[in-house]
Amino acid sequence: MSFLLNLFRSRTKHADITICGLDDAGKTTILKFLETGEFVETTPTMGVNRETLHLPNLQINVFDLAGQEDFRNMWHNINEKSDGIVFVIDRSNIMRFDEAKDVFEQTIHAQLDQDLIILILLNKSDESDVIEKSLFIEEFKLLDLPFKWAVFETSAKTGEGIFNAFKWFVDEFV
Ligand code: G3D
Ligand code: MG
Repeated sequence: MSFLLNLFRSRTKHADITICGLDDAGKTTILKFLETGEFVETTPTMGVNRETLHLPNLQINVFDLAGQEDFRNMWHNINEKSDGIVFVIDRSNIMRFDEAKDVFEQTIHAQLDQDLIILILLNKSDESDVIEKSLFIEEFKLLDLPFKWAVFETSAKTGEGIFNAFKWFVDEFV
């Protein structure tokens, strides 16, 4: 049984979560880690930026937000259907921080539900040259966010931080 489903089963009846972030941030790898408990190689999804995983008491929607000119269809989906958002960032890719920040701000500012829970994953923590968590919090202006949020340092390669991150997340909507 999936790692994440186990965590949810013992605590919640049903939840819809949305995992979003730029392409290549590690969203699918994190999802696979949650399903299997180990690192699984992924292939980039060509032309499609959406995946949905239906589990008995959990639905997970995954969106690649890079290059999305019109976010509105997604916001509808996120706002209406999600109990929480997981935003994944490749903390080793300094070249794409500005893009990630723009997309993060657009994602956050479109939220209507003040009770939304936001889990931010600084992924690829196993890489050697990564942005510091404190600098990230400052750069992405997290202290100004009107939502409940937390940042965890993760690696979908080694599994570092993943359980603790999702445990925090799940516990927030018990
Ligand atoms: P996406 O679903 O957000 O688009 P993927 O991203 O999950 O497809 O991952 C993109 C690439 O990043 C994959 O490598 C994957 O193995 C790698 N990756 C994901 N998470 C981590 C991590 O925590 N650490 C490191 N070092 N790499 C990670 P490839 O080589 O297949 O493109
Ligand atoms: Mg993917």
